[in-house]
Amino acid sequence: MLKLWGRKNSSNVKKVMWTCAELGVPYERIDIGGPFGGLNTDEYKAMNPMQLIPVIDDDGYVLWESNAIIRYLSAKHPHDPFAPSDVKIRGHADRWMEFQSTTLGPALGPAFVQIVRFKPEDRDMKMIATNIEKVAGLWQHVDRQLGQTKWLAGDNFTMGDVPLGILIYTWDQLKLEDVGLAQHREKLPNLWRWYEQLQAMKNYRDIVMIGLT
Ligand SMILES: N[C@@H](CCC(=O)N[C@@H](CS)C(=O)NCC(=O)O)C(=O)O
Repeated sequence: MLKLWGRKNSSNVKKVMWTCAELGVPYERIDIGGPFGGLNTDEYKAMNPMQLIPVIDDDGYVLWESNAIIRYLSAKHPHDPFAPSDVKIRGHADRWMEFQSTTLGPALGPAFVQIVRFKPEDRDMKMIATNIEKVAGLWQHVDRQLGQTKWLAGDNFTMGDVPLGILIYTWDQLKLEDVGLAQHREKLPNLWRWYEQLQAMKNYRDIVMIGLT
């Protein structure tokens, strides 16, 4: 059976759990990272030298980087429309996955960590304000897409909705009011309609909507 290393409240581990649920792939998950620790053992470093979660082991095939894992599982267990067989639709799905990992995720990540895990006196408020403002602007691009299509890659829910689908929950739940930045969480109409579509999905409620760390 597929093995997945990572605590279940990590956004990147949620990506893999959600993908497995959509594709009907059974897995065994091992708690590691965060309060569980365990990322700096030689055994773990041999699997993932970055010492991060998630990692999968599929019958001896080891893979890290969450979006690569989504793509691997989607290719191994073809399931249209989640893993689109049409290359143009797949390209659109890939584009929004890249946008999460290269653009919106790196802007949200450092601010998220400080708002959720740092004491107020230890926070770098300038960085937080700059990054939150940037993220708010990036969501407008997503909103524009969703003004044209029901889901990010077109008419159907696909793997392209997974990475940003997790971050919209983070964005909704993040206590921006605690850092005086709540005005940046504008409930963009298309974006929030998409978020409601996601919340109507059982896998989303069970796997993604379980709180932030
Ligand atoms: N680009 C990597 C990022 C992985 C990453 O940053 N994982 C975080 C959790 S979301 C982590 O391992 N943090 C250390 C920890 O949880 O102890 C991916 O997408 O898999």
